[in-house]
Amino acid sequence: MGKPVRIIQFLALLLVLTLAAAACSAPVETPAEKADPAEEQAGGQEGEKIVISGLESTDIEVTVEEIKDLESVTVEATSVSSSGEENQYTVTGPLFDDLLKKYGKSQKDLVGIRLVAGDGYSIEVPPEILQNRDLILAHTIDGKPLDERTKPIRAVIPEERSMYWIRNLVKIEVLESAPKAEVARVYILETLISQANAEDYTYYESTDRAVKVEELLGLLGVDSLPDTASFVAADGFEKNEQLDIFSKGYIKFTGEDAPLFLSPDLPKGMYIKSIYLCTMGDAALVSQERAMEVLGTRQVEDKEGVDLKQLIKAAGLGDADKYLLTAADGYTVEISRDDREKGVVFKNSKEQITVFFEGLPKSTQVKDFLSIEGIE
Ligand SMILES: Nc1nc2c(c(=O)[nH]1)N[C@H]1C(S)=C(S)[C@@H](COP(=O)(O)O)O[C@H]1N2
Ligand SMILES: [Mo]
Repeated sequence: MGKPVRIIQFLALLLVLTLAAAACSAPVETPAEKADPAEEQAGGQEGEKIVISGLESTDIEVTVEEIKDLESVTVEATSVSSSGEENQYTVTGPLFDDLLKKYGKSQKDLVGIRLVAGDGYSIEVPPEILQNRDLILAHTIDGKPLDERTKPIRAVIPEERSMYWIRNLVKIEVLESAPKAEVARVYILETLISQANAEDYTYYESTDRAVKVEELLGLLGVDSLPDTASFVAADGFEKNEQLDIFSKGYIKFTGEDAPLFLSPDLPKGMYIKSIYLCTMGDAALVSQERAMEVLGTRQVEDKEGVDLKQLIKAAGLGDADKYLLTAADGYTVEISRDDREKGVVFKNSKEQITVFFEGLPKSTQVKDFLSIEGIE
């Protein structure tokens, strides 16, 4: 074969490849993406802004142009997924701290912020992270402007879990320090749930059972709850959620990931799997089943369960002279401080969470164990 033939072959191949590439990219190209680049720059992000509340007496509006005008950093940032998988991105944007400086504030001094997205996703960033990490208001990722569902800004906290990497950021709420109440009463989540009306809930391929959080909270019989609920999952994962959001959802108590906080109205990233502990002000809800996993079990006669003293300590209930245990039907038992460690919290043959005290009269056994509180 002579040289000219090869060149023709090469050109033919090139033509085929070019056509193939065009055919592949054609369906994804929407009219909006074809827009003249100049027009895109002017039109695309015009009027886009984020709101910052809680920093000054009135909300502050910062336009995306203002954010872009701040001095940017470009960093190689790693995000960590819930399964531990790491992803690297080149992230460009100003530091939130530099924006705060314009208002005489510093990120390190904030006790908490809540990042809110336009799609209903939101997450609280705790003080430990605010003090140790950069928060970048990213307008460019991997050298490219943000896609439709990520615009106008993606909040990026390098080296932190991707749940903090908020797409479509629309608001940053600066939170006030909430006085941490001492836990006064611990409720057993399973017993509480057994008192509520369960309904079918479809979760992926499975039909499980769930209760409305609002109904559960009503069963606590407390007249005021704080703004925030704090969760600890069985794997040690911790997160705060607004009570307004929590109370509008469900707890799925059978099947995969139970007890699972979820809601058809929330992005899946806001679901909380395998809840071990949920604290709201002076009330703590603990899952007996997850507690057995976290704290380990103890066997008394034929009863295998979690140690009562360990359970209430883990839930944050402090020392008291006496404790009052209450069953779902209103039956109560009073025990002394020293008797705590005689108690084992197990599931009986009727699936009722029960406390049994080793060596104490049978009348101290509490079936459908609902709660325990310290008394004088
Ligand atoms: N606006 C918005 N941002 C979001 C979410 C969301 O649902 N909406 N999910 C978060 C969660 S839970 C994760 S794990 C990551 C997923 O990011 P990725 O799609 O880049 O992996 O985005 C976070 N940012
Ligand atoms: Mo996530």
